[in-house]
Order: sequence, then structure tokens, then C-alpha cells
Amino acid sequence: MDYDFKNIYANFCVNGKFIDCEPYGEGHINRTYLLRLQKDGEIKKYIFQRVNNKLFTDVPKLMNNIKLVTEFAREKIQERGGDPDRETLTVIPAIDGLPYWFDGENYFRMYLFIDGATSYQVVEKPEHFYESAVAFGNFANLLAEFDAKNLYEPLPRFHDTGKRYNDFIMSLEKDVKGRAAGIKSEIDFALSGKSGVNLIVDKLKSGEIPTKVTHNDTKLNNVLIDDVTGKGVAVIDLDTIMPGTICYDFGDSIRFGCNHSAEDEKDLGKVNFDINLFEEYTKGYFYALKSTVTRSEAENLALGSILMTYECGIRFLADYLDGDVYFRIKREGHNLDRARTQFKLVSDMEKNFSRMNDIVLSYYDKYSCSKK
Ligand code: ADP
Ligand code: GN1
Ligand code: MG
Repeated sequence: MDYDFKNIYANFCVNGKFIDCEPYGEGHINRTYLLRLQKDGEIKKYIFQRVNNKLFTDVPKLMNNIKLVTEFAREKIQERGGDPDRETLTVIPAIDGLPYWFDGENYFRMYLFIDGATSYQVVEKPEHFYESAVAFGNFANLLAEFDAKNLYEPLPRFHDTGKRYNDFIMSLEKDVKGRAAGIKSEIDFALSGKSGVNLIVDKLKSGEIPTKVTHNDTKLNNVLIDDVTGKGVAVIDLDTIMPGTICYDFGDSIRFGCNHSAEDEKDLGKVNFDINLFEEYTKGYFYALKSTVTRSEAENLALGSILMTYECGIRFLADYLDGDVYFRIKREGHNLDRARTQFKLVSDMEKNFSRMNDIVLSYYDKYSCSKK
């Protein structure tokens, strides 16, 4: 046990006898645990997290964002007759009323555990991927009605691929661990992407692509899929909700889900972009978003997929060069393995680019008629 959970959880508005608190899930950023308490003969489960306050430098403001978004979502879910305890995150307040507990060094937060649903690390059934697209699409619809003016921006320029490229160059120049010499082909691949890095950011700046409130971390393991119905239950991991573009949200889901291997697969022979899964996701996303997708967004969804995958690859590679200080690793070379899978997927997507665009535009045409 990493922390004195028995004492820390007592600072939250929950009651019950402590059973255990074990590491949970596969997130790369926060420390996540499943806390189990016993009350009246029943087991109560909670997600207990230590928020990464090296990255999120103002956790109180971050938690205020999450409170605002989840309270907004709760109301909508209730209006629709849904179950808000299951369909969105429920923040458990601390005894002082705040949505987190600060012990003088670390910030902790607690959510109701959403039971009977799974967070997948790889697409096991195309239907799950389709349903994840519907869930993220519905979430985007929900955020469209959310008043963004009180939203704090926790990680500015999070998906500014040009900035990510410059950060990569800095890591390469510093080469603090002396690792650059051993990864020449990966570095060359990263450098070869330079000309494309601003393609979407520039269109966002000019207004050609609309800025919307987006999730920004839409990988499959950030949506919970119901174990019985196979439908998306809840979109989770709300740390990065900020202004952005759906081209990035769509693209990040494609990056993670459109292949049959894990993000850190070592055998690149197993890493292949699957155009059929791409179509499944596109179908689900347009089904949920319908005519709210603009032509300029549709024209950039395939490009967003390549850019998100490339961006994630250069972030993993930069972190490998930096000595693995950002993404949590479980083995030597873990971030290098992750970068390699992303670069393999980028190459595959480039070969499929025109088919990807055709698929997106066919669904755009199908749903855009409701605009007329
Ligand atoms: P990170 O930012 O580190 O990715 P997440 O908030 O995504 O952290 O949590 C990590 C994992 O914990 C998720 O991928 C999911 O498996 C699980 N998880 C998080 N919140 C809940 C919840 N409320 N109910 C059930 N599982 C959850
Ligand atoms: C991180 O927190 P998690 O594991 O859901 C990262 C994303 C990356 C992703 C790669 C705040 O997501 O940007 O795309 O790893 N989150 C942050 O798997 O940096
Ligand atoms: Mg996560």
C-alpha cells in the first residue's frame, strides 16, 4: 500500500469499515486505486485517486472544472430519466466540503465506483468500439450546451502539435540520458512529420475549424462499457476538458482503438491500422453528433487521427529521451515501445488516408442533410 489510505479516506464523506485499497486501472498520469468499504453487510466501492500535481499545478481549479461538468451532466441525465450515479462521475466531497483532500503534499479525490462496466485496453469487439464512439459523441453533444466561460484551462496548448514538436526537439537536444544515439530511425520518423504539425492548429486559429469544448483524452479506456448491454455507460477521466476541436477527440479515439494490439505492444508485426474499425467508430460518432459536425470538421477528422497518433508518438519518444518522467512506465524502454506503435500506426494511416476521408465524408453526407 503506497499511502496511509485508512487515514486519508476518513477525510471524505463516506462511511463504512475499511476493507482494502488496491491499485486499479491502466491510467498513465494519476495514481488510481479501488477502495472497498463495508457497511451494513454490503461492500461499497470507490475510485480513490492521487491527482498528479506535478502536471496539474492547480488541483483546486481542476477539481472545480470536474464538479461543474459532472453537475451539469447529472442534471441532463436526470432529465432523461437515466441513472446519474452510473452515467457520469460522482465526486465524493471531503469533510470540509471541498471536492478533494490535500494532506499538505498530495491531492486526493474520490469518485463513486461505476460497477458492472469495463474499461478496455484494446478493442475486443467492433460493437464496443462503435458504442464508445456513440458515448464520446453524446458527451460532445452534452458539452456543446455547457457554458465554457467558467472553465479553467489546466494544460494550455495540450494538443498544439507544433508545440509538442518543439518540446520533442528540446528533449532531443538535451538528450539527458544519452538515449538518442540508439533510436535513430524513430528520431528520423519524428523529424519527418514537421511539415504537418500546424495543419489543424492553424485552421483552429483562423476559425475555419470551430473551437468547441472537448474532452481531449478520448482513448477507449476512458469510457466504461456496460458488461451486460455492451453500450457505453460513462465517459470518465475529465481532467483535460478544455476548448479544442472534435478533430482531436475523434483522432485520439482512432489512435488508440483502430488496431488489435495494445498501445505498448512490442511486436510491431501485430500493430496494424484497421480500416473497418475506423468505419465503425465514424459511424457511431456521426450517429451521435448528426448534423452538428461542420464540413470543415469532417474534412479534418482523418487528418486529426494521423496528427493525434503522431503527436502521441513524439510525446512518448520525448519522454523516453527525458528519462520517463511523464508517462508512468512498467518496464525498461516502455515509452520507446509506445512511440514505435504510434509511428507504425501513422505509417499505416498515411497509406489509408484517402479511404479514411471517403468514409468520413460519406457519413457526413448522410447526416448533413438534416441541416437543410
Ligand atoms: P488517468 O488520468 O491516470 O488515466 P483515470 O481517471 O482514467 O486516470 O482512471 C484510471 C482508470 O481507473 C480508468 O481507465 C478506469 O479503468 C478506472 N476508473 C476511473 N474512474 C472510474 C470510476 N468512477 N468507476 C470505475 N472505474 C473507474
Ligand atoms: C495519458 O491519463 P491517461 O492515461 O488517460 C495522457 C494522454 C495520452 C495518453 C496516452 C493528461 O492519458 O494525453 O494521449 O496518456 N494524458 C495526459 O495513452 O497527458
Ligand atoms: Mg485515463
